[in-house]
Amino acid sequence: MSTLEHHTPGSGPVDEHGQRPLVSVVIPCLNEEENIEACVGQALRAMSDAGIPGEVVVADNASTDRSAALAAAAGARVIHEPRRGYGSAYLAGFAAARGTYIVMGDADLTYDFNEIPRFVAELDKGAELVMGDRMGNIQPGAMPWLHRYVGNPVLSGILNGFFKTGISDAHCGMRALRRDVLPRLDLRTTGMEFASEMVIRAGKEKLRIAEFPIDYHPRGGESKLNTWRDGWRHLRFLLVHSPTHLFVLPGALLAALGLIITAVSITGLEVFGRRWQLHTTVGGSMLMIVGVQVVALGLCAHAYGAYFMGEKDPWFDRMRARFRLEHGLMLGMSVTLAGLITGLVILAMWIQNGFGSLSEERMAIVATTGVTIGLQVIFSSFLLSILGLRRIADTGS
Ligand SMILES: Nc1nc2c(ncn2[C@@H]2O[C@H](COP(=O)(O)OP(=O)(O)O)[C@@H](O)[C@H]2O)c(=O)[nH]1
Ligand SMILES: [Mg+2]
Repeated sequence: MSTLEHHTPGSGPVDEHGQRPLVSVVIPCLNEEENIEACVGQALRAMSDAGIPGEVVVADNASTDRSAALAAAAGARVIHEPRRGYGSAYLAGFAAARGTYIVMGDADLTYDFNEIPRFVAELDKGAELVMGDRMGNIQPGAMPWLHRYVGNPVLSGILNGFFKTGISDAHCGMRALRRDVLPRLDLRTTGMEFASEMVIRAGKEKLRIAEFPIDYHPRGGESKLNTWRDGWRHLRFLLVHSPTHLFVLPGALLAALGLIITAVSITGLEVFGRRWQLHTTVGGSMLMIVGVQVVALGLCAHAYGAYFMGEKDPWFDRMRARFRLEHGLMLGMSVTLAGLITGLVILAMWIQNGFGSLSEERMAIVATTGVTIGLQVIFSSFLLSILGLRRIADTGS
């Protein structure tokens, strides 16, 4: 059975001939006059050879060269997106696409559009997102050393560590997806981090993801990628979308370390062959205060994601089911009280020695740290509760 026969038509708006293409190949384009004709031609040929009803949409990102005219002449539908950026270009291209499936690829001849039928076949088999994987088949000169051995593996590693997507090449620009999953993906980013955003959102939405190896060829024309600016945009995106890794884990680690250091220094335990004194207590106290504050920020960031961004967050849901505002307040008050009592003990000692000179610095640090952390917990609990008000107002629960 040919691809043509067993496909139900796309659900999008029809074209000028009353047809709905099965596949829209969307190509973002910024000044690619050396390559764009060949890309469009290759994509159209690959689809007609395989009997796949398709269109090519070129999202021209205000190119200042002849890219747009050349793309149209080669048979693409050209749409114009003046807002610069890889993500902006794709968002405009997706909005214009009419096919049931969307195949994505750069306008630089690095990807072989003859792979389109393989991507379509995976979607036919039930995948909702299909990723190319370039890492085993990078042709000489196609990818700079820094991207091949540092940028891509490190960023893909962090992405998989944070979001557990299990995708080998998270920045591969050749991919395919069902157009009807776009509302679930709810993509927003405008720059190169769009590539990461799609993968992360697909992971969070538990889309069925397939991947297979593809070749990566040297680029024609000039690269639009800026190693440090775009690398940082990816990393920043990963961090701000994972409050657990940005705040909760580092904060908990700092607080735990601070607690151990403080405990060792005030009990006078011998560690590494010596006793640790006042300065160590000051350091431990600082770590505890910062750690607790960072964990609180992380909880608020989780609440923001869950309540305001509509993100699925099973961990935060479990926390929410278990702990209420009153739990936070009780904890905060207990810690504050413990600090105050320690302070009162010092006061009592001072009174006892007739208001003479006092040298209870370590206990004073413990007292102030307790009060500080206790108050932080109380006020952070209120803030968390405020963030949740919207949900209560929305659902009446
Ligand atoms: N970086 C970048 N690429 C854009 C933009 N608008 C469209 N593109 C296209 O997005 C694709 C990816 O860019 P490219 O330079 O190939 O980056 P790389 O594949 O990550 O090395 C190319 O087809 C560009 O022409 C933009 O504003 N910035
Ligand atoms: Mg490219």
